[in-house]
Amino acid sequence: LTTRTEPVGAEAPARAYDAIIVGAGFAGLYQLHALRDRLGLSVRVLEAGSGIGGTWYWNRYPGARCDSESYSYSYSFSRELEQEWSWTERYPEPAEIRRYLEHVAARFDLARDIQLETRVTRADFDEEANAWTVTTEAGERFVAPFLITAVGCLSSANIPKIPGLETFAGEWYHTGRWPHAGVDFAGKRVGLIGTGSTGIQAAPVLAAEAAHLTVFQRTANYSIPARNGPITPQEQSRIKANYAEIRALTRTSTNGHPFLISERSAHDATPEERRALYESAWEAGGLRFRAVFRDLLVDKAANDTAAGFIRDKIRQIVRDPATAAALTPTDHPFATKRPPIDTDYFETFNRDNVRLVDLKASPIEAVTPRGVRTGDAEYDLDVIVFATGFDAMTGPLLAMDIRGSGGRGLKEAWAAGPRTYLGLQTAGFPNLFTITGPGSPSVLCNMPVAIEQHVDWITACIGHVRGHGLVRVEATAEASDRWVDHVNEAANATLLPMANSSWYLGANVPGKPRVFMPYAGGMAAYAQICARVARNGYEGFALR
Ligand code: N01
Repeated sequence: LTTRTEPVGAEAPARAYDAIIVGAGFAGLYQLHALRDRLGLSVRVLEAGSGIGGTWYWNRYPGARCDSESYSYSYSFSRELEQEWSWTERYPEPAEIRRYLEHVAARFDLARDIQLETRVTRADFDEEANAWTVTTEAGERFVAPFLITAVGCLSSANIPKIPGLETFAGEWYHTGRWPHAGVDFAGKRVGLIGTGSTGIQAAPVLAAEAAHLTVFQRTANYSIPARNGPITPQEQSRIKANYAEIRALTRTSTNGHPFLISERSAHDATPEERRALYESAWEAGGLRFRAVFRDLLVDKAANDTAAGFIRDKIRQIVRDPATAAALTPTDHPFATKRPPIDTDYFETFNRDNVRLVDLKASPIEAVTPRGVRTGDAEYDLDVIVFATGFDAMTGPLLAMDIRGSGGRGLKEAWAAGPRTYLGLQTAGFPNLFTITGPGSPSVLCNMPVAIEQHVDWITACIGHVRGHGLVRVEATAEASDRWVDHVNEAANATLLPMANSSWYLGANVPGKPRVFMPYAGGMAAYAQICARVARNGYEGFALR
């Protein structure tokens, strides 16, 4: 792997490639392999971190695990890779996923085209040359006809602007920027702010390590037990023998997971049957709970049956009735915010060294030198952990000053929320592709499945453009307008927009336009639309 050595002056000549990829996580690595080894292009990957892995490079907080099942959270493009890699647990830890990606990088000889410690700050499209000039923080410049962002959907840390944070005498961390050396919590009083997927994974581990844990909760969350465990040799053999079926299933499913959503309505089951089915999904653990009935995400009354089941579980698990009541979600339907899965989250509140602070009852007013002050109390802390999520989907893209035709900025084009065609391109930004961009299934899907579909599509599109002696591909404004309407329709056909504090809507970042960003029409249906667009000569794109 190459790392930047000296800052380079802006006067240094730009280095030319066929394509520049920003990011060396799951998406960037596969995009490099596809463009270089299938199309024979010269490619440079620019990566801000000092290692590859993207999400799994940055998110090393205690309790971090992937919520997708390991064997399905992997690349499907190489049969050999599938067979030679063995996952050790149902839900892998970041270190195991990094080892996997490092294995992939070594196996496909990717490292030589990846430049680490290189943060892209700007990209400008040149109308004459039909090429992008990409500028890095150090002032290095790269030029290429094609620019592909592989920056992830959840990579811009959202650190709330709480007054007084700079006065805090202790240490504070955001889970998405976790120190590689780890944090020693022994003997410390820890405050955890945030109870999304991350906070819910971290709380039990923090409680076990620290002297005392205070969990600051703004929105109570539904969570399902993950039921993590080792993958036995028998399971390992079964997985490896059945990879073809597993992949076929992930590609036909709504969410890219290796299971289908039931075809049965919650209304077609008796209360006893429903309870038995929910109970068995609760025992099996993980995101499959969402798939028990077909109408959980489209019919509020159906959803109420699942939500009610989980609320009962919370009341059964948490001994203190006031704490149980505060932990019980009531303001949004189940799974309309990304459902967390956990290992002993609710049980953690039965520990003597754990306290829940309900911010709905009394919000945080300030961080003081001693800790966190809410409307009615001050909590003394040695460490604050922000599990406050991300400026999702658009954050990492808008953090780069991307300027398309006529010097128009992406920030301007997306001022009222992201507008894309298929989540792949934005009108006015020729030859720029956004892997798992807003308007694509992305975060509603098992990410590697969404990523591979996008990379394959982008690679074929670039191959088509070059193969036909063309130089430019650009989403038309009309196609983009139609797609934005369709993305809204798809979201409105579900209960998802009912969670009005969800990051899907941008609601977690003050001032961010409220637009439902991912495409909720399902991964399989989406892939078919993309395939049809390509088959029809890239309809909705202007090629020249
Ligand atoms: O972030 P979140 P996350 N004061 O935005 C609260 C993926 N993921 O990092 O709900 C007080 O979901 C906020 O409260 P509210 C997964 O897709 C995957 O947990 O806005 N609290 C909420 O409780 C997930 O959905 C894995 O009212 C504040 C929490 O912080 C996504 O990442 C693991 C606050 C933020 O929850 C993001 O999850 C973990 C404030 N000012 C995450 N601001 C896998 O295993 C925010 N909050 C693959």
